[in-house]
Amino acid sequence: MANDASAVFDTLSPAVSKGSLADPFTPPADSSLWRKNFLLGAATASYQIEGAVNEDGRLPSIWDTFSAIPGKVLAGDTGAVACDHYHRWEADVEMLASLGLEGYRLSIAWPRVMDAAGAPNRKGIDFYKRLLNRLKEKGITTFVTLYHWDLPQHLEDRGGWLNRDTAYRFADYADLMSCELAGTVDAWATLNEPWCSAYLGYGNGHHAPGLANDRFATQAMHHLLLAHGLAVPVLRANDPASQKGIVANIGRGTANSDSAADQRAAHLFEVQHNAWILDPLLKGSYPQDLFELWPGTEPLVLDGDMETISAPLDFLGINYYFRTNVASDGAHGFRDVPLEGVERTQMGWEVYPDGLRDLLTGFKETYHNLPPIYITENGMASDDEVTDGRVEDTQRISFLRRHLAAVDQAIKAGVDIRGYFLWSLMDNFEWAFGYERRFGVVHVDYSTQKRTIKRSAELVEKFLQERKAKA
Ligand code: IFM
Repeated sequence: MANDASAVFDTLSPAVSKGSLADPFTPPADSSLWRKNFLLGAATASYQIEGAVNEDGRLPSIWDTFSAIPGKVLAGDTGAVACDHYHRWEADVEMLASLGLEGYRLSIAWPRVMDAAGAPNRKGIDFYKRLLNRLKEKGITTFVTLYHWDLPQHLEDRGGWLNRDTAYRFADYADLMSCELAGTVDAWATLNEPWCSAYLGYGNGHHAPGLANDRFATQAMHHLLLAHGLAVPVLRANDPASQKGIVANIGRGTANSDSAADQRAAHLFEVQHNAWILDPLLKGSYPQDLFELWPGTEPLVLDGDMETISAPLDFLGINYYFRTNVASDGAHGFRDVPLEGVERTQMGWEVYPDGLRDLLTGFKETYHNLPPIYITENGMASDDEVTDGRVEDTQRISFLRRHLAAVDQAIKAGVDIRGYFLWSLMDNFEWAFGYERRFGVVHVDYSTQKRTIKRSAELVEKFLQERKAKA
């Protein structure tokens, strides 16, 4: 199927800004999104929104340490204050509910809820109890991620994800959280995007803790996946009614030419981005092609680890943002060949909705035990400004509409997709890019903490109201 992304955006943008199109977002009548049990929500993560890094006994995380190092984060930004959500959570929940969003995906800050000896930190735990109870009172479906990258610094000081023991400490943390929060969580995700934790954190140093070694990356990945596998039975025992899963970011790689070498490069790109995580989870083994790309980097795997990692899941969370066009690097790997004249976001990422559909339908072919899927993140950054109290985020409206159409196409091709979370509820700390990149459907003025609902959020709300009225 052809990618008509830029053409559609060009057609829509002038009309949207003049307000002359009735509704540039609402899906067509035959879209699966009209099914009332297709969950539509928004997502955030603890370090990106909470702030309050020194309050109520929270310990330092690897991101506090990393962002304090000059040059690691754009403009020297840190998550010290972020969206001040730790203090403004009640208003934020009101805002979420007022938008009619049916689901909220949040993460727990591990260093907020446990001390260095593994004992509970009551004040931190109570914060999440209050938050989750309020969400449930509002009738919002809760997806809770245990690890969205804010590893306690004291664990990093003992080797972090390079130390097998961290996986066992994670299982202890999952045990504590699921005992404390059972009944308020509809779905637990163990990890968010282990690719980013392992590769960006230990393989190329772009993220905390900032190490750069391929062998570190594969070992960190193994311990992350082991942590996931150890946590799942603990979550099942403590909170049987909830769903258990994991969230993976996936990347589309396309070949720059028809040559066998470039086709192979695109395959290796997807092995490195997708199969590296999905094969161990769904097939119980690492893809051997990964070690063609990175010779000699096989992780140390102990007996029984792969069985632990590949235990059945209730759902798989998928985060999708863009595609990468690649060519052979002339040796074992691939190199990026950015395409000219394609639509891009503030991140420089290509807008390529077809990639989401193609990956999802491909996974259905590859993995016969593919669990039900939630799109746990999708969205884009744009340089949004408030003008006369309004934010007209035209490109985002078009982006979301086209990606939701891709989800609908995948559903119609037989993929079991049960919901979609916008990334993100509000602008926030975008890791190494600090506060410059705005992913929210709600604008945040960081000097006043004022929230302004963007046009995209208004249109999502309108759609949800219409869908409710029809039900
Ligand atoms: O902001 C991040 C999020 O924390 C993880 N997934 C990708 C988003 C955009 O980069």
